[in-house]
Parts: sequence; C-alpha cells; structure tokens
Amino acid sequence: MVKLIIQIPCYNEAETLAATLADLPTAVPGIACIETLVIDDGSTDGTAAVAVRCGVNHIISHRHNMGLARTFQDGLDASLRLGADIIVNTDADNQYPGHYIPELVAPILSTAADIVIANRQVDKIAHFSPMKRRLQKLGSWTVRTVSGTDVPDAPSGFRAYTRDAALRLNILTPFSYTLDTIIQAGKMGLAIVSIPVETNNPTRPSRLQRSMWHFIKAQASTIIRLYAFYEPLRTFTYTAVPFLVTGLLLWLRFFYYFLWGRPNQFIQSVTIGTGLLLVGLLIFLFGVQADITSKHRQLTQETLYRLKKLELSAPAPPSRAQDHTDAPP
Ligand SMILES: Nc1nc2c(ncn2[C@@H]2O[C@H](COP(=O)(O)OP(=O)(O)O)[C@@H](O)[C@H]2O)c(=O)[nH]1
Ligand SMILES: [Mg+2]
Repeated sequence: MVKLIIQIPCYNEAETLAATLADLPTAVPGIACIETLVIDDGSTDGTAAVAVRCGVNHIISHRHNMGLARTFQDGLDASLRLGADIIVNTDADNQYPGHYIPELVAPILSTAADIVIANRQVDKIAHFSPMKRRLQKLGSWTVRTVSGTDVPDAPSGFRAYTRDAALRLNILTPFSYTLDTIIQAGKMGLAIVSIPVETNNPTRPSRLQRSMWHFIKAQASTIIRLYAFYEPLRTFTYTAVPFLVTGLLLWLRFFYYFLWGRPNQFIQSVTIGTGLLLVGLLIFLFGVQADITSKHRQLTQETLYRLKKLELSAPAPPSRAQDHTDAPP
C-alpha cells in the first residue's frame, strides 16, 4: 500500500491556496492513499485557516517566518513521520497544474527514479523575460556540471521524492533548497528523472526571486558553497594554483638571471615569489584539512540516515485528522 503526501510550503498564500488544493488529484494510479500537508511559515494573512477550511490533512505552523529551506525540510521530516512512501512538493501559488502528479510519481513507482523533477521548459514560459530565461538556463547548466546530473530545470520546486531520498537529504544552505537537493542527490548517486510540464499563468510576482541581483547572488553562493562541501580538496587546490604558479614564475625569473651571472638582480621577485608560494601552500593545506573534515561529514550523513530510519521504524502514534504542530524555533 503506497502512501503519497503532497506537501505545500506556504508563506502568506491565503488567496491562492484554495485553488492550489482544489487542483490536486484525488486518485493516482498505483497510490492507495493521498494526504496533504501544509507548512505555514509564519503567515499573517490567515493561510492556516484557509488550509483548515479546505480540509488539509496535516498542518504545521511556524510561529514566525523561517524561510523556505527550513520549511521544506520540516515538511520532509513531517511527511516521513506520517509514513509517506512518496512525497510530492508543490507551490502554493497554483503555479503547477495538479494533474501532472500521476506523471511525476510514475518513475518512482516503476523504480526508475529516486527524485522526479518537473521541467518547466523555461523557453516556453511567456512571462519570463529573455534575461530571466538565460539566467535560469545558466543556473541549471552550472548545477548540472557541479552535481554530475542532467537536470534541465534545476530551480523547479515541483518534484516527487522517494521515502529513502527524503531520509538522505539534509538541507545545508539557507537560500536555495532546490539546488542544494540536486547537488546532494548527484553526489550521493540518487537517480533523478525529469518530466516536461507546462505551468499555469502567474497569480502573483515571485516571492523567491525578489530581484535579478538577489537571485544571482543566492544561487551562486549556494552552488559555490555546496561545491566546496562536496569537493573541498579540488576547490582549495583550484584557489591555490594561481598563487603557486605566479610565485614559481617569479622565482624562476630570479634563478634564470642568477645562473647568467646577475645574482643581485630581481631580489624583489624572490621576496614576492616566496610570499605567494607560502600563501598558495597554506590554501592547499586548508584543502587537505577540509578534505579530512568532509570524510567526517560523510560519516555523520550516513549515521543520521540510519538514525532517522531507526527512529521512524518505531510504531507511529495514532494519527489525528488535523495536527497543529508547532516546530521548535
Ligand atoms: N516557507 C516559506 N515559503 C516561502 C517563502 N517565500 C516563498 N515561499 C513559498 O515557496 C513557494 C514558491 O514561492 P514562489 O514565490 O512561487 O517562487 P517561484 O515559484 O520560484 O517564483 C510558494 O509555495 C511560497 O509560498 C518563505 O519565506 N518561506
Ligand atoms: Mg511559484
């Protein structure tokens, strides 16, 4: 018996949540039970009341706004506790048509995928400016390169996860859980499949992409940090190389003239070259240290996965129709 939980992170979505919920399918082939979970991230417009009125099965409320990354992780944790075998995440602004959910879970049911990502086909989205399209494509290309996956639309939030993938993922960066999860999944060797979808017309401006500059900064910092988490030695070595090469060239310059009988020339090259070589060496040693630390992170990751699995295999408490759980601040 396969249980699907559809989770919807919400921040002030009272206006569009009802339409989003009404659009969700009530039956999906291969799924015995479908439940909905709304994670209200400190909304002040009565989003939780709308969720109650619409008969949402589970509602989690944050006392204050904690951001989407934390909200998404709380949603995954709650879905796992509620016994979900598959978790679908969708936006509360009715951006993604609910009728794609059967297609989204199909590759999971056929065991072809651990994570399925809806590809919004940014070229086809009329309200995206050419600049926004190019940026989204550049972002997705960078994520593909860094993660070693072939995801065409990395920032898409409409996705399905297996229980096992949800147990393994731990959101590490605050700004872009969408990229974070792809890079983690790629590095862990989870199978990611993409399916094409068409999105509904926007009901309101994007909250996450407040401005182009903010978007680029958030995405770039997420990608660089995660690359450094997963490939620390390479990251630090790449950073050290310019210092080492310049230092070496300056030394060679001095040495060349030294051999040709002009030992007092280019003494400055020796001083600056030595400084640069030392800086390069230090950066490289930081990389070695970070590489050792990353092995500990891998062990912690595996321990956490096994611990969560054990914790969740304990008998579940009797379920209630509505949980109004307050996540700890
Ligand atoms: N928890 C939480 N959710 C947010 C926040 N900002 C946006 N969201 C939710 O994240 C989802 C995606 O937001 P949206 O503005 O549609 O972003 P876009 O689809 O990337 O343009 C929606 O369901 C929002 O309610 C936030 O600060 N906290
Ligand atoms: Mg949206």
